Amino acid sequence: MNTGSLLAADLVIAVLAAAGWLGGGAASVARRRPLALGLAPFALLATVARAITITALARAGWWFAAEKALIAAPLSLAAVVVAGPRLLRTPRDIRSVAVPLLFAGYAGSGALLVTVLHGYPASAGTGLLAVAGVLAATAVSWRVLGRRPSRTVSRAALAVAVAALVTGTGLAATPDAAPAVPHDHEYRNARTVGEPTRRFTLTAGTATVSVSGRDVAAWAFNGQVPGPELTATVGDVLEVTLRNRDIARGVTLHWHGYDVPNSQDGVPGVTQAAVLPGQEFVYRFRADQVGTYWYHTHAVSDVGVRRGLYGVLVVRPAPVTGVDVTVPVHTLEGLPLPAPKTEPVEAGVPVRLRLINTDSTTHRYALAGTPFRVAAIDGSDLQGPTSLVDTAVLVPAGGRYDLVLTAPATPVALFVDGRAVYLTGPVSATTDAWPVLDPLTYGSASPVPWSRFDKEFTLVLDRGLDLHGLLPRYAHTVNGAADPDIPPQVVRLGDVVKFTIVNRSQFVHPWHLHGHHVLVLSRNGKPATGSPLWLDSFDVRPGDVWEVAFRADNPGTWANHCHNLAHADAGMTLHLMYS
Ligand SMILES: [Cu+2]
Repeated sequence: MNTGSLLAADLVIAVLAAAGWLGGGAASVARRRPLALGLAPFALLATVARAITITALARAGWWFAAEKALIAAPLSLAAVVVAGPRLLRTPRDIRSVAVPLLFAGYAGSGALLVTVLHGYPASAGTGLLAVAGVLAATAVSWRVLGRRPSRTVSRAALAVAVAALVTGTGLAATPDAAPAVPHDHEYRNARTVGEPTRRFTLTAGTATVSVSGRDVAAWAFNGQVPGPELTATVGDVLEVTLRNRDIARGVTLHWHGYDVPNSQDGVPGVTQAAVLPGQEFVYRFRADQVGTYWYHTHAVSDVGVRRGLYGVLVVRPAPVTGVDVTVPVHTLEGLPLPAPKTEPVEAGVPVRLRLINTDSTTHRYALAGTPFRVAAIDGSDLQGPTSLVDTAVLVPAGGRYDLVLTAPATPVALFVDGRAVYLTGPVSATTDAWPVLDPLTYGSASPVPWSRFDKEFTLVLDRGLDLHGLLPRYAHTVNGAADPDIPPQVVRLGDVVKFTIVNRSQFVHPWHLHGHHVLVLSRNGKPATGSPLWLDSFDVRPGDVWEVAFRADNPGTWANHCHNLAHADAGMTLHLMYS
């Protein structure tokens, strides 16, 4: 069982245990003897079973188990000690065990709430708050059931409640005070990069586009979704004028995966102000990285990208030989956009398919009818890619895979999540059962260029209650905090920086650092053994631990966030800053 399934199993067992104790307590209050005597042992069993799941999670990594071992386990132990022996004596009056059973139920629920609402990291304040809540609920039940709680219990509850208040709730605390990301700095113009050799104008506006015969209200660049494909040859200087016709919430252009100077990165409030209706902004940068990229608005990005404010950016090393097509995949209002029209391809011609996932969730691609190689991922060429056949690839949100092949005489078809999107003829293939390529073991290795790291950061991804805003929200969190309260990561120019990214949640988090490509060191304790993987978007699945590193060589303030843009909007965004 992997750590993700273990996290899920532990959660289910915790819910069953809490529900069992509470149900048993309620049944005994109602003098439903058989029900109470059925539920309570079940809850006892579930509580004991958690000892196994918590131990296994702690072995997978302390991040997964901290609050469970420090808060849930002692509470569960107290529940077992209080309720267990009383049940074994099978009381004549079932109502006499109501309070111990309810206490066990409150203990289980309190521990569960700590995991679900607070998560990582565990704090003394959170633990005390949970204990105070459990004792208070028990005392109230005791009174309601007609008996007076003993003085010891009342005093203990009072003492714990005071301690909890003094140490702070923990729910609202962040590990360190977060110095705010500077929002007041000058938005510098593009550094001098020379005279533009390629000029484009993108005008953002509301538009109605037709998808599979249905009219969809979209936000579009130049009236089309995706926006115009921007192409360049390496060495070109790109100048892109962004105009906003009528997108009231503003737009920007972020060059996803393109490590432009910070002032051109297009993050509103960080590198520039959002471009409002009637305004424009000119981006200029040198195209010195070849590969497959894309651009999208970063203003209200969850809504903006979903509604269509994105397009493809391809930088080629030289004029194209053979067939070179981009296959951006996007879902608009629940409808998959049709793929570009396919021209017939002569046998023997080299073909490059540039797969681009512009959605917020992973897509599964399967190329049928031909062997192929994965030539590049996220714009970086792979080293020694071997030929693959009947193998699927998973492209994370924001990610790109370049597949290359020599056109066979027989038809070829590309399937996305089982749907054919690019085909040169009818291909009947069931691709669902194909194995999935693991890029960490694909291609030939090179030694990691660094043996030590100047800065190391751990990002623990989770969910939790965020009480910092006007309204409480159930945020996607990093190290227990949500944007804008996550402390920035401060590095110096030239530092070799290591990130350990841990996913404690039940969601896939496609991680995306702006302005840098990171080299994958390991996943779940296993070092990467394939081609060096320089990524800008990678799926951190539930229970995953990724170690990645990069050299801090692009000064500025950079967004570092989940590219499931709904998650990014709901708190999962922080910043990398140069001191
Ligand atoms: Cu996410």
